[in-house]
Amino acid sequence: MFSFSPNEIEQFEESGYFFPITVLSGDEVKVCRDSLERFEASQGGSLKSSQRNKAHLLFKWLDDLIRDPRILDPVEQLIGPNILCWNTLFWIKESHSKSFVSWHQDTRYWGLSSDKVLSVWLALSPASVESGCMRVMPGTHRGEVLPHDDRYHEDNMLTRGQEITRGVKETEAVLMPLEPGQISIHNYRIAHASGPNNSGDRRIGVSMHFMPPDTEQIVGNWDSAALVRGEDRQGNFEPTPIPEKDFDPLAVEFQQKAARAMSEVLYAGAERNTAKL
Ligand SMILES: O=C(O)CCC(=O)C(=O)O
Repeated sequence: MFSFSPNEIEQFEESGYFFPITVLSGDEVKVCRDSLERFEASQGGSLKSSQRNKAHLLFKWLDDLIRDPRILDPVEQLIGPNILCWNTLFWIKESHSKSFVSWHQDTRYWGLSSDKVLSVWLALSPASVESGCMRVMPGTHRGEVLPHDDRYHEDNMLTRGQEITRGVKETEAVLMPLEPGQISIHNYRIAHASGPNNSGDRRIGVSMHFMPPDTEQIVGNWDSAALVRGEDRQGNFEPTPIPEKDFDPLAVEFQQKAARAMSEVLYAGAERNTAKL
């Protein structure tokens, strides 16, 4: 079982990130990647934007992963024994693509009340400096939410191309390269970004967003989450169904409703909604 040292927990609280932790073997990563890419081949192209969010409702192996002790043990040590998974989200940059993620803080857009929400980012292919791994601004999760501007750049993977306009010092950024099967963890308040993929392989990551059950959705009227450990005494989120197989029809129907509700939250107050749902 993975265990943080007291020092590492203190460091996480101060800096807002931790990496790497190896959670999957090479064989296990291959099973996940093959399943994703078999599905993409069957639909004739990469995941569509409507399939990126709440993806554990589409892929059974991803629902298994959000319940995997190798992921939940470190999460529990950071946010406590009762854990909801709010979302799972694919981040795929094709080889030699200009796709990038501008500096942003997720707390500004997700409509969640808690300061304790964590993103666990799992690499399913090499996330190197060359392929555009994530980088973070240590400590920014502890300050005010920084000003953002919606820029809608066509290569920006964020919904509205939101970008922090002040308060990021690129020279102080920390790169978080990961090997396939490794995770990084960051507090969703931290400023983070990533560059283009200049490598010959796809950069495939999937993030899993965990939170304590006393979190509330304060922008949308309805939201959902999976109870993955402990108990939920508050019941602030509708429980997501557990798929029995990939593309289980009931779970797919729920995913479509949940992804639409999430999109409304992410675009709340935006000048333009460019979602393709
Ligand atoms: O995958 C990336 O490059 C960015 C991911 C990200 O913004 C996130 O996990 O919150």
